[in-house]
Formats: sequence, structure tokens, C-alpha cells
Amino acid sequence: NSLQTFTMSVNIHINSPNVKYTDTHIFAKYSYESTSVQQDGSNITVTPRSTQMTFRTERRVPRLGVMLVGWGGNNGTTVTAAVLANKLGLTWRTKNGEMKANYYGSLLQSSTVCLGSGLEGEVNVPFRDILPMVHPNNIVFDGWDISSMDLGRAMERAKVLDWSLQEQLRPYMSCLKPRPSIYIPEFIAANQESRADNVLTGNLTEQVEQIRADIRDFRQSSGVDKVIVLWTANTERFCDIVPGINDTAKNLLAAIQAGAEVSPSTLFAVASILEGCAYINGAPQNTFVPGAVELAMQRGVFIAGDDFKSGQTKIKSVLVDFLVSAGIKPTSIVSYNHLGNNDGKNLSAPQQFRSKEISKSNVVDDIVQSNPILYKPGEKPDHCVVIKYVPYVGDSKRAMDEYTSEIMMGGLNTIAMHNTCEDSLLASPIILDLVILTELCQRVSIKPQGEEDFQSFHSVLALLSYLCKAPMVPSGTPVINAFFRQRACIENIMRACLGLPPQNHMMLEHKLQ
Ligand code: NAI
Ligand code: DG6
Repeated sequence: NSLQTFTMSVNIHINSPNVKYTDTHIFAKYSYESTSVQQDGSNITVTPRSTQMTFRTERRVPRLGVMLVGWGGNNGTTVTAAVLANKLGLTWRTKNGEMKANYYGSLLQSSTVCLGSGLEGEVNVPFRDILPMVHPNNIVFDGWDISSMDLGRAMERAKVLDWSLQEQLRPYMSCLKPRPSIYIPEFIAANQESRADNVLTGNLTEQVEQIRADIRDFRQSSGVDKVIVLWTANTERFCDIVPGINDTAKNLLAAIQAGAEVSPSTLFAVASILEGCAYINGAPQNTFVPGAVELAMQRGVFIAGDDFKSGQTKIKSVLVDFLVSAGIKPTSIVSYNHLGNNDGKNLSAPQQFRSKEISKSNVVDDIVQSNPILYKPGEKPDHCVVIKYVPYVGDSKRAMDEYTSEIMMGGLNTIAMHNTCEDSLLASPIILDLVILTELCQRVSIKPQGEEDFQSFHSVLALLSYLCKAPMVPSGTPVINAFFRQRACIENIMRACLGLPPQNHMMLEHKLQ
């Protein structure tokens, strides 16, 4: 047996003089190896650098509360139901036999990492066990929706989960009712108006104050230690970046006071940041206007987004990376999909579709730019994104992709793909990974040698890029879209928290005589 994989939870203890466990923290001394490059025409000088750092991870896992904006939607109801079903250990019968609640699709709960080699060969452990992390079963949910439907009926409206599972969950789900939300009709499609029966009134300042009061109320009444707010509501249209309105934190706060145009998602972000709660944007719109980013940085609060990377785009960030890094030149990427859920209905309006089109289109940019042998400066593959609303297929999204690439000596390679799956069952585990990783990052701090204090990660939490279609990164820093680079970043930072070297796949121990 050359491979050992644990499915049950394991306790990992690091046997190293560089790692110290106290009752409250794990301290790990770490040598961060990087390279600095200087270019003079075709002469390139590369200087390896070692930076000594200490990683500090708080060991106590808090009780986490998650407030979803759009709680009554397909994702909101599905993730809440899935957590309940897992917590209750539910099983249900379908025509394919008995099903058991699980967390498939979650990086943390259902994938493994290789710790190293033992006498029996490679040892793989669940990702969730590398560091102390919140378990999804222990998350307490709350949230807002412009639709007043309780979560039991909303789960039925979503048509995602098998009926016999819904029947078991309904008594629990029916007790959950979304709080009234901020509704500004011009930001989402006009076809959403009929469900908006649960909306706040008053001016923008009063509405933001109400959202802040809701967060405090939830924190107090549920007894959670921490709250994270996540937008899984309808995709909004982009808003204009207007100097004097949303370009600085001060202007944004003044714009809210003056009742200027500020999107509901930005109002939620501001309310969360002012309450010291991390805010994650699961949709494509530009919620994080410069003023919101500045506010988050001023308050030392994490923000992350944009847009869950769940299906077609996830494959794109694997496939284009594979092609380009294999020296093959993608020249045309055509991505078509149709779906029939309420998200698809909202996206059938041009401005909301445009937000999604932008976020789905940029995903190949960094991969293409990384290979100037294949692409001239500014050259990109043709890239077309189409989304159609077909009510009958409901949440079961169909995605069809065609990738045409140039291969050797004028040859062409065309790959065509067809994918069918429930959209919300892809997004739900991503929501869980997003909030659990964000919470973990709040407990990690780093002290480079020579510095006095431990520093937290930048407010713009780029570590979550793996889970986002259009990753937001601190201004002036590189955006990484390639799937396995994004995954390696999370894995290696977690390894660093334990004083372990990055996973380098060299396996020299097996390659020498
Ligand atoms: P949905 O339409 O079923 O749910 C959205 C919910 O938001 C609805 O219940 C709606 O009433 C509510 N809502 C709209 N405006 C609101 C506001 N201002 N405040 C509070 N609630 C509001 O959509 P679904 O399928 O749950 O998707 C949610 C979001 O996630 C969409 O923006 C979608 O584009 C995005 N997304 C979904 C992915 C997936 O795979 N399911 C992947 C990537 C992004
Ligand atoms: C239409 O594409 C609906 C969208 O909300 C997508 O389902 C969602 O953005 C997921 O997109 P992708 O590209 O990750 O499958």
C-alpha cells in the first residue's frame, strides 16, 4: 500500500523545533523563499530571497454565524438545508437508492492534501484537519431576502433537493424567516419585482442602520462569537465609479447620508464593515467600489469576491491553464449555457447579464499573458459568453463549451464539452469554504523578521481567489485565475502555518539511485 488516505478526522502534530504549541496558539517559524527578477533586454538576473517569518494561528475555533443576503434564494435555501441535513445525519431514498447527506464539492470538507510520506507511502489527510477550523455543521445561519417566504417554502420554490429530503427538513426550515432587506429596483432585473414583498423603508442611512442592528441582534440572540456576511442575492447591474460619490470611504459614507446612488450590495458591505464583519460578494457586480475597499482597509475588516467560481468557469480555469502550460494555443473559447432558475431569470435582463459576462470573461487573461511564445502582446483568444433563460430546466444548468486551439504545424484541436448539473449544489459548498476560510484567516497573523508586530492578511482577502470567478486582489497585485495555482496558494499558506515547506512535488526521495 503506497497511499494512505484518511476519511475520518485526524489530529496533526508537527514534530519540529520551529513549531511551538501553546494553549492558545500555534507558532511556526518559517523561511519564505521567493525570487526577485531584474530584466535588461534579454538579460535576466534572478536573485533568490529568503525571508524569515513567524506564523501565529489562534487555536480556539469560534462559534460562527453566517448572514446571507438573498437567504430565500436557491443558494441560500440549499446551503442552509444541506448543513441541516448533514448535522442531522439525514438519509433519503431516491430512484437510485439511499442517499446520505454529504459535503461533496467542498475543498475543505471533501478534498485531501498530501502531508508527506510515512513508512507506508504518501499520507493524505482531509483539508479541514490541517488547522483548527469551523465545521460547517456548527455554522448558525440567518439572513435577509426581499421575498418574505419562509425557508421551508422557499426550498420548495427552488426545486433543488429531492422531495423526500425536503419533507424531512421542512419542520426545521419553516421556522427560518428572512429579515426584510434593502430593495432598490433599478439594480436588479424588473422581472424580480413580484417577489419583493419584504423590503425596508426609510432613507439609505436608516436602512444601513437597520442592517447593522440586524447583525447585532443576530449576534446576541444566537450567541455566536463572530458573524460573516455573504451576498448570494440577485446579480446587480454595475454601478458607475463617480468621484465625490464612491471613490473614497468618506465620500461613500457621505453619499449614503445624502441619498445618492449606492447599490444595495454596497450598502450591505458598508453595514458589515462598520459592524466589523467580513463581507463576501458571491455575485459579479462591482459592490466593492473604491470607497468600500478603503473603508474595509481603514477598519481592518476582510472583504472578498467576486462571484462564486462554480462550474463552467472552474473548468475554464483548469482547461485553459492546461492548454497554455502544455504549449498549446487556445484561439477561440465559446461558452454557452442555459438555465431556468430565478438567477437565470434575473440574468435575462441585459444589464445584469453584462455583469455576469464581464466576470465570466476575464478568467483566462493572466493565463494567456503568461505565455508570450504563444500570444503576442495584447493578443487574446476570441472569447464569447452566452446565457439563456429556459424556465423548464430549473436549477439544472446546461453548459456547452467549445475550445479551439492551434497545435503543431498548423493543426487545430477542438474540444467540445457538455455539462449538466444543479447550479445551487455547486455553489453551496463554495459558500461554506468561503466563510470557513475567511474565519480561519481572521485567526492567522504573520510577523516578518525584524518587525515588531504580527500583521493580519490584507483586507482584500486574495487567498479566496480559488473560489471566485473574478478574484479581487489588493490594488497593484497580480490576479491569479489558474485553478491549481489558486489551490496551491491555500494549501501552502496553511502548511506555512505549521512550519511545513510548500508542496513542491519534486519527490527527490524516490528519484535518486
Ligand atoms: P436566486 O435568484 O434563487 O436567489 C437570489 C435571492 O436574492 C432571491 O431570493 C431574491 O429574492 C433575493 N434578493 C434579490 N435582491 C435582494 C436584496 N437586495 N436583498 C436581499 N435579497 C435579495 O439566485 P441563486 O441561484 O441563489 O444565486 C444567487 C447569486 O449567486 C446570483 O447573483 C448568482 O449570479 C450568484 N452565483 C450563483 C452561482 C451558482 O452556481 N448557483 C455561481 C456564481 C454566482
Ligand atoms: C448562468 O451562467 C448563471 C450563473 O449564475 C452561473 O450559474 C454561475 O455564475 C456559475 O457560473 P460558472 O461559469 O462558474 O458555471
